[in-house]
Amino acid sequence: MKKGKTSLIIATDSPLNAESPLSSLRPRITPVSSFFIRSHFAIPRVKLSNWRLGIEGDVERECVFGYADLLRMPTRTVSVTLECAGNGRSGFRTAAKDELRWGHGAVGTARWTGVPLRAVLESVGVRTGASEVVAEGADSGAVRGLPGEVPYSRSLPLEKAMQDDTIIALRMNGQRLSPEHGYPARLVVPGWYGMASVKWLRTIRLVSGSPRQVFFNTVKYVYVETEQGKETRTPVRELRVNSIITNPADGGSIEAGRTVRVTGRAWSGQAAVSRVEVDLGSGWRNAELSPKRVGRFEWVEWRKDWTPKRTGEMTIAARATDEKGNVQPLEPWENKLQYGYNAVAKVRVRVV
Ligand SMILES: Nc1nc2c(c(=O)[nH]1)N[C@H]1C(S)=C(S)[C@@H](COP(=O)(O)O)O[C@H]1N2
Ligand SMILES: [Mo]
Repeated sequence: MKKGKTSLIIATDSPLNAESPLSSLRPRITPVSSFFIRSHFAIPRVKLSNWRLGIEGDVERECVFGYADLLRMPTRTVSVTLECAGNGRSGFRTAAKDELRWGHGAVGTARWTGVPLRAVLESVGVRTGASEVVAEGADSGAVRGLPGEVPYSRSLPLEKAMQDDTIIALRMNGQRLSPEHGYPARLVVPGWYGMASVKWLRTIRLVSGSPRQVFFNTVKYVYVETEQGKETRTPVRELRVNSIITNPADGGSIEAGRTVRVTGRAWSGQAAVSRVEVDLGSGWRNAELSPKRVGRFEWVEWRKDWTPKRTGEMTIAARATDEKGNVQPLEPWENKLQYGYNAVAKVRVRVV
């Protein structure tokens, strides 16, 4: 990352993990310099001249694509909100072992340009019976409890891989991907938590049935719940309905008798956001959504003008609802590894 050009809050230096201050998430499109970074291992330095993308497994013709091959294919640009499944984890009362305690800024929206994954898969021919696409990145490292170097890899059901908007992205906000965000090529899987959008893409393997041991599928990024001694494990997939407050800032001061515009963003991977309510001290009130129509996988902006009357410390809150009726809960939904935090958004402010 270029020093001095970023407004990110560093969570860990190596590997590099950093989140956005919520005030930097006011624009519809998040600039690359303030877009959160989530990496499990050191960022691989990939040279374009020897970069190859191998397509293997249950395909008619195993094939190797160079960067120039991808550039020759038709591209598509999609605005997609990416959120880390661990976003908001600091909102849980207890800390899960070995997991990043993100605030609420491991989310952002970019315009991603690339080649639909389907076009690549169709060009090599998917064999009947193939059901999962295992994407592997060029990064790897040690993982507790496993021998040797473990690559970052993750499988995606073929159906999701074949959707029009699932792309092998080469550009982010019109520029070539930066090293932190997956240069030279990454997956962008709209509507799913970030772990599916594999960076520094190196191989794509088609498999039938349940994929082979893939660490980031089976050990991490699963909702682990224990009820009456019985453990259930569900894969982490779609973004749960969620929101952030981008103004005022947490811990900020505002003046009594003066109107402030309370703003934020809301998203859901399951359906379009249909409503955002805010509680400014007198119960839930509808906020205005603007613009009303945005891309299917892009967050919406919401706002509500507020003229606080009484002075003192207070908490303001926001909660979003989507068209399927999913609503942010008042309390976080507990699961062992603390993924998918989506309790109502809150900031503390002092009215002076
Ligand atoms: N190869 C690789 N891809 C990866 C990761 C990684 O560590 N290695 N992290 C994933 C996770 S958990 C998230 S949230 C997103 C973050 O993308 P960003 O760093 O561009 O914001 O990348 C995903 N893709
Ligand atoms: Mo993530």
